[in-house]
Formats: sequence, C-alpha cells, structure tokens
Amino acid sequence: MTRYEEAKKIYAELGSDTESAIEKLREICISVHCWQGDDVGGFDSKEALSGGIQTTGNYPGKATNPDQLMSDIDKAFSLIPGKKKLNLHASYAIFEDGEYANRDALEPKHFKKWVDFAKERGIGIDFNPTYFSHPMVKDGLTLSSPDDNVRRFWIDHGKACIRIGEYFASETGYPCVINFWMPDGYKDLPADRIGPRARMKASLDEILSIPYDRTKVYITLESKVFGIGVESYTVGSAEFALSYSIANSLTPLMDNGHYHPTEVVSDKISSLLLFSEKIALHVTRGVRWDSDHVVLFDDETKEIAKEIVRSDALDRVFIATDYFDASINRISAWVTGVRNFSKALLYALLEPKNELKKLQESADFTALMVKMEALKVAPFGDIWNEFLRREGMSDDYLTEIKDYEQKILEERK
Ligand code: RNT
Ligand code: ZN
Repeated sequence: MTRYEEAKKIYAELGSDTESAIEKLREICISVHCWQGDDVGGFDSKEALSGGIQTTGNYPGKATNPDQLMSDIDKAFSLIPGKKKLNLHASYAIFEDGEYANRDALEPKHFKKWVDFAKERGIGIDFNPTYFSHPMVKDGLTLSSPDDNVRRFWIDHGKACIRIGEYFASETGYPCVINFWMPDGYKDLPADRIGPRARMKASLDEILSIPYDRTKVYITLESKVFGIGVESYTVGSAEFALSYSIANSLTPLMDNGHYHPTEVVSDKISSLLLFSEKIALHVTRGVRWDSDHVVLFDDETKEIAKEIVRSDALDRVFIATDYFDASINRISAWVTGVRNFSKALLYALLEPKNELKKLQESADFTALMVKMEALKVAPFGDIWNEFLRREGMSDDYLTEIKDYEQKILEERK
C-alpha cells in the first residue's frame, strides 16, 4: 500500500473522503497577486511605495521591468498547483516606447501585453486601481480629499480601471474582480470624521455611475483599520466599506491583516455570506501589524479556509493573496504563500463537516472536541503530496527556485 492509500483509509475512518477533497481542490481558483515580484513597485512611476504599506528587505533579483516580472510569474505559476488567475494593479501598465498616460487616463491598450500574457496561458485577470505611490495622493488622501482636483483625478482613475477590467473580462473570457482600496486616513485624531467619509462615498458613487457589465466585472471594496502613518483614522473603515458594498450591491473584501489584532476574518465570513451573494478575501499574514508576511499553514489560515468550505461557499468567495516579502527569494515567497492557502483548503475539505455539525447540534461538545483534535494528527501530508503528484508537482520547489535564482535572478544586478 502506498502512503496515500494508507492515509486515505485513515481519513475514511474519520469520515472523510480524500478523493473528493482532492478533486474539489483542483477546481478552486486562487488569484495570485503580481506585486510580490517587485515589492509593490509597478512600472508607471518612480515614486516610493506609499499608502502606509511597506516592504522590507533587499533580496537580490527583484523584477524591474515587465519582461522580468512575467518571467518570474511564469516560474512561480509553474510551481503553484491548481487553478490560478493573475491579479494586477493599475501601476503595472506597460507603455510602448515614449508613450505615457497618467492614472486618470489609463486605457485598455496599456494592458494589452498583460492580456496577451494571460491569453497565452489560458488564465483570467483581476484588477486593482492604484490609489497610492503617486504625487496626486495629497496629504494622504485620494477619493476623500477636500481638493476637487485631487478627487476628480482619482474618480477618473476609478472609472478608467472599470473600463480596463471589462476589457480583461471580454478578452480572457473570465470575469474580472476589480478591487478598490484607498489608503485615505489621518495619523492623528481628526476633527471631522464624517466629512472625508461623505466625500469618499460621493466619489465612489460617481465612479460607479458609469455603466458596466455586472456579469463580467465584480467590484469589491476593501476596508482597513489603520496603516503606518494612518494610525488614528481610516476613511475606508470596516463599517464604511461593508455598508457601502451592501448598499450598492458591490462585493465586500476582507483582508485578514486589516482588523484589530484579536479580531479574526474566519469569524466574519459566515455573516457576510448571509448578506452578500459574493464576498472576496485578501489572504495575508500580519505579524503584530498589517505586515503582509508570506502566508503560512497556520491556524487562522486553516480556519479561514474551513469557513469557506463549511459554508459551502467555494463558488461565492473570490480568493486572492496579498503579501510582499522582499527579504527572501521572491518567487519562493509567492509559491510558499499560495501553496499554503491551497493546503489550508485541502485541510478544510478533509473535515467530515456534516458529522461535526451534527455533534454541535446535538450539543455533544465532548465528542466534537475529541474528533476535531483527532483530525489534526491525521496524515495530512500524504494527501497533500498526492494532490501535488496529480498536478505534476512535488513537495520540493526549492531546488528549482535556487536554480532559477542562480541562472536568472543573480544575473540581474
Ligand atoms: C493594503 C491593502 C491592499 C494592498 C494591495 C497592494 O493594506 O491590503 O490590498 O496590499 O492593493
Ligand atoms: Zn489587501
């Protein structure tokens, strides 16, 4: 008997069907963020990263142009099992020689190369307007700025991004998730909290007044509790983003780094699913703050995946990754983080959820605890390795990454 066959038996005794778990996992799509490859740099300006987010580290071999980033994405994707989408930011526009468009004037043609890239690989593209790292972010504000010109600029950026997202959907044949996250906020206690939020609301209303095809484009709104330099107040707080999303039939997006440290996104998923047809996630790992560390196979990551599976919501949750580590090999960071969320999904799919639910309903909390603990020591690694094998991959991706590092990354100096 192979290790997989033995493990399959052990899981069967626990009430889980490993075959169906693996098959389901193979169909789940994860939207992989492009920005791990170049420390959220983008190609459209030389501005330092702003908006209260930060990469630290200076590992050699960062992608500095579209060709390098595409090559690194290919390398990472070749080592990530399962279905994938590419998640782009507007700052990754690719201009042909001499051409340039500011963010308020971006057009689909500035993303043609990305569309070609996606089509060649048979994948879809998700999109994000870039409301940071730009001189038009004035006093830390974009859509909530009291300055009409600043607001106008960023409203036009939002509209441009919706058109580009529609273009992605039409060209690739896959719906495009367009995520709005604005860093707007104040370092210290504001005198007026409602004013900026009212302006943000009006700006979003104006952006969303342009017609778009809701079957092709899903607009998500991401909240945040605080950022570096924006400690006291964020305009797009959880209550703002969630209320706006529900009131306007948008899709709320939760990033698990964006809450007070003892709050967990895993507990929020089920509530949102009762009020919104779709929800979206940014899967990340915050260490003491929204530090965007590489996702690990840790308890909260597992718990998030379990909540999606337990709620039968695999087709209602847009899963995207969002982390950026510049202190280790960036491709390894990409692969490790995305693989870990896949792992968490497989782990969740291996739960005998109906049986556990019954124990909860019959208030047999003793048996519930014992069974849940037994699952933790089941031979999960053998099931994961079988999934990798069926995807034509193995547990060892480090050798290939080291090889790529030597041959490609180290030449980039
Ligand atoms: C920032 C948000 C946002 C960004 C990306 C680059 O705190 O999480 O999603 O990380 O858009
Ligand atoms: Zn995020």
